[in-house]
Amino acid sequence: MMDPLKRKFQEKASALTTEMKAMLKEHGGTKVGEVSLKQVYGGARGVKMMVWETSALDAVEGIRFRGYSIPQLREKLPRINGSTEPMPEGLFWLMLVDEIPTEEDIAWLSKEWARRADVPDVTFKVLDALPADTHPMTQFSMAIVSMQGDSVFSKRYAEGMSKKDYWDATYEDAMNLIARLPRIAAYIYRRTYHNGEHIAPDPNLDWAANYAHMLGISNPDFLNLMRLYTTIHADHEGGNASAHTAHLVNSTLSDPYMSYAGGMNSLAGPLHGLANQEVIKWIFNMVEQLGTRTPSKEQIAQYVQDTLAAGRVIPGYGHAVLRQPDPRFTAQKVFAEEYIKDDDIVNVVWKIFDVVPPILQSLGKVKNPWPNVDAHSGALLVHYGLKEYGYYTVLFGVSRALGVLAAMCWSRAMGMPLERPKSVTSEWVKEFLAKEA
Ligand code: HAX
Repeated sequence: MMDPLKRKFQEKASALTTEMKAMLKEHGGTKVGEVSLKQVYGGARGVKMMVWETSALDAVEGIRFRGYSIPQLREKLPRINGSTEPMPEGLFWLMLVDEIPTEEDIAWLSKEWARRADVPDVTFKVLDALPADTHPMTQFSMAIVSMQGDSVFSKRYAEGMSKKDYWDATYEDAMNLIARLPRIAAYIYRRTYHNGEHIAPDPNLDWAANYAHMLGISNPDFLNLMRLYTTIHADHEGGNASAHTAHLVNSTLSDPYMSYAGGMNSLAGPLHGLANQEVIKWIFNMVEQLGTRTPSKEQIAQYVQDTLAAGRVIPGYGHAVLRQPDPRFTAQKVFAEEYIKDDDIVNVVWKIFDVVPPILQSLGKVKNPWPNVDAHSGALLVHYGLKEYGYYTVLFGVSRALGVLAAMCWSRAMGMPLERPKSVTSEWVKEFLAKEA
C-alpha cells in the first residue's frame, strides 16, 4: 500500500503534468527571455532554462519555499518533540506536495525516516578505509556513492521499469537516502575528529535532533539550531550549482544516489557550499593575526583590504542572484540574538556585516555586497562546540538533500528530458558577430 505522502505526491504530480502538457501545447513557442553574449560567457546568469517546483529565489526578497518566506515557515510549519524552530520534516513535506503538513504528518514522516535509516555495512567499510584526514566532503561523497547498490531506481530500471513508474522509484530512493544521511554524516564527524568514538542513533528523536545527538552535542539549543539549519539550507531554487548538478546528472536517469553525490561534489567548491568553511577559517585567521577576539571595525576593515589586495574574495559575501542580505543570514542572526548572549565570534560576524558591504561596494564591480547564508553559520556552530570547520559543508549537504531529492521526484514525475544545452566556440561567436554587423 502507498504511504500517505507518496499518495499525495502522485495526485499532485499527475495533475501538474497534465496541466504542463496542455500549456506547452498551446504556448510552447512563447519566448521567455533572450540570451546575451555576456550571459553565454558569464556562467549563464539569469538564463531561464529549467523548471524547479520546490522553491523560487527572488533577488531582493530571497528564497521562498512553495511561496513561503523563512519568517513565514517559522510561523506556519508545525513542530514536534518540543522544537522551538521549524523542522526539516515539515519543509520536505511542503516542498514535495505543496501543502503545510499537520503535526501528525511530520510525526509520521519523522518515524518513517527513522524506519528507513539503516546504513549498509559497505558504507562504513568504505569510510573506515579512508585516511582520517580525508576531507569530510570527499568522505561524504564516497559514502553516498557506496550506497548506490541499494538504489531502487537502478534495480527497477534494470528490470525494465516503465517510464510511468520513474517517480515512484525516485521517491523510494529519496526517502531512503534522506533517512540515512544523518548517520553517515555523524559517522564522518566522529571518525575524523573524535577518534572514531561513535554514538548510536536514537530512533525516538526527529531527523535533525538525532543528527545533533550522533554528532555528540546534547545542548537542547543546538538541537533547535540543527532543525533550523537543516531547514534553511535545504533548497535555493534550481539554478545554484549543487541543485543544478544533481538535476543535470539525474536527467540522464542516473539514479538519485549518483545524482545527489554529483550535487555534493559541486557543493564542495569554495564559491559555493565550502564558503561556510572558508568564512570561519578566515575569521579564525583574523583573530589570530590580530591577537584579539574582539577586533575593532578599523582592524577588520584593514584585514578585509589585505584579503582583497592578495587577490582573494571575502568569503560569505556576494551572490550570483541575491541583491540584498540573504534572509538565511538574517534567520541565523535572529537565532543568535535569541539564544546566544555575547559570544566573541558571533560579535565579530556582526561587525564584519557592518564593515564589508561598503568596502565591496567601493570596488565598483561586485554586484551584491551583502552577506550570504555562509557568513553566519560557522559562528553558531563554534558557539556550541562544533569548531572543526572542515566539516561544515557536510552539514550543508545533508540539508541540501531535502530540496534536490524532492525536486528529483518532480522531474521524474513530469517526465523531464535529458538536459542538453548548446555550447559554441569563440570562433563561432566571432563569425556570428561579423555576420550580425
Ligand atoms: N569578495 C571579493 N570580490 C567579490 C566578491 C567577494 N565576496 N563577490 C564578488 N566579487 C567579485 C567577483 O570575483 C568578480 O570579480 P572579477 O570580475 O575580478 O572576476 C566581480 O566581483 C563580479 O562578481 P559578481 O557578478 O558580483 O558575482 P558572481 O555572480 O560572479 O559570483 C559569488 C558570485 C558568490 C561566486 C561571489 O560573490 C563570491 O565569490 N563570493 C565569495 C564566496 C562565497 O561566499 N560563496 C558562497 C555563495 C553562496 C552559496 O552558494 N553558498 O553556498
